[in-house]
Amino acid sequence: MNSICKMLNIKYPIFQGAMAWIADADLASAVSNAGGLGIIAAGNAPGDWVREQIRKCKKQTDKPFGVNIMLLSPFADEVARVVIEEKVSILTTGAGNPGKYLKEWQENGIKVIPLVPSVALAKRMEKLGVDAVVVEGTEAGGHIGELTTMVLVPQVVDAVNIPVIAAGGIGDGRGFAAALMLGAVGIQVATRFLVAKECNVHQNYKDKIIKATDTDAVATGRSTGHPVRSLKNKMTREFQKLEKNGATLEELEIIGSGALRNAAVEGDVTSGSVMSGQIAGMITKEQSAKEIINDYLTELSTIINNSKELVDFETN
Ligand code: TUI
Repeated sequence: MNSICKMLNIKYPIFQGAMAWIADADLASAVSNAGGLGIIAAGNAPGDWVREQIRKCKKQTDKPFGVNIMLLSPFADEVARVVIEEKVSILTTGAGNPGKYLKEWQENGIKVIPLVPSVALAKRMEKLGVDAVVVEGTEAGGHIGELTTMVLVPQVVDAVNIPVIAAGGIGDGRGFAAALMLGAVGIQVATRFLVAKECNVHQNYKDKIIKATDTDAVATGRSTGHPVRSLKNKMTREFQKLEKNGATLEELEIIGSGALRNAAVEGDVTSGSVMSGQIAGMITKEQSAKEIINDYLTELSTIINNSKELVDFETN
C-alpha cells in the first residue's frame, strides 16, 4: 500500500496545499471528505482563529486533516501549542525550520511533514526525525525556492529514506503521474483548489485564476532573496519597476504587506497579491473538491494503463 496513505490513514495521496487567508475549515474538510488530505493554513492568523477552524473542521469531517504552520508568522509559537491542545494529528510547516517544536509535537502523536525547497534541508529534516517531507519546486505559488519540481524531487528521493510528496506545478493527472515516476509517493496541490466550489477565496481571485494563461504567474522579489509568485497585475508591475530601479527592502516590503489579504479577502486583484502557481494557465473552471480529486485520479489511471504502449520501442 502507498506509504503516505498508510501513515496518515488517507484514501488518496493528494494533499491540499496550505494557502494563507484562504485554506480554512470549509476547504480542508471538503478535500478530506473527498479522500485527500485537507490542510488548514494558519498563515499569519492568531491561535484563536486556528482553534476555531480546527473545531469546525472536526464537525465537518470524520476523516484525517492537517494544519500548516507558517513559521515566519508572529503567532507561530501560539499556533504550535493550539494544535497540541486541539489534538491535531498531522502538521505541515512552511517558510522555516520546525526543529524547535518537533519533539513536543511528536510526543503528542502528531505526524510532522515540513515543506522543503532543497536537498540539504530535506536531509536536515530527516536527521531531526520528521515523518515525511513535501518537496516544493519553484513552479509553486507564494514564497518559492529556486529549483524546479522536475529536478528537485528525484534528488531528494535519492537523498532521504522518508516518504517524499511532490509539490509545485502539478496541475492535473499527468503531473500526478510524473511526480510518481520521479519517486514521490504523493502530491500536494494548492492553486487548483483555489477554484474549488468549497474554497472561500473572493470570486475575483477565482476568476483571475481561470482567465490566466501560461505566462501570467510571475516571480517578483528575487532581488530581496524572498521571491513570491503571483499573477501579473498592477502590483507586480510596480514591484518589478521598483526592483529594477534598486528600491530598498523597506520600500519593497510596503507593497508586499497585507497584499495577499487584499486580494484573497477583499477581492482587490489589481493592487493586491494574487499568489498563484504556474499551473493557473491549466485551470479552466470552478469544480467541487471531489471533482478536482477525481480528475487527478482518472487522468492518472489512464496514463498508467496506457504506459506499456509508450515504452513499446526497441531496446537492446
Ligand atoms: O511557505 C511556503 N509558501 C508560502 S508561505 C506564504 S504566507 C506568508 N505571509 C507572509 C510572509 C511570509 C509568508 C505564502 N507562500 N512554501 C513552503 C516553503 N517553505 N517553501 C520553501 C520553504 C522553506 C524555506 C526555508 C522551508 C524551510 C526553510 O528553512 C530555512 C531554514 O531556516 O533553514
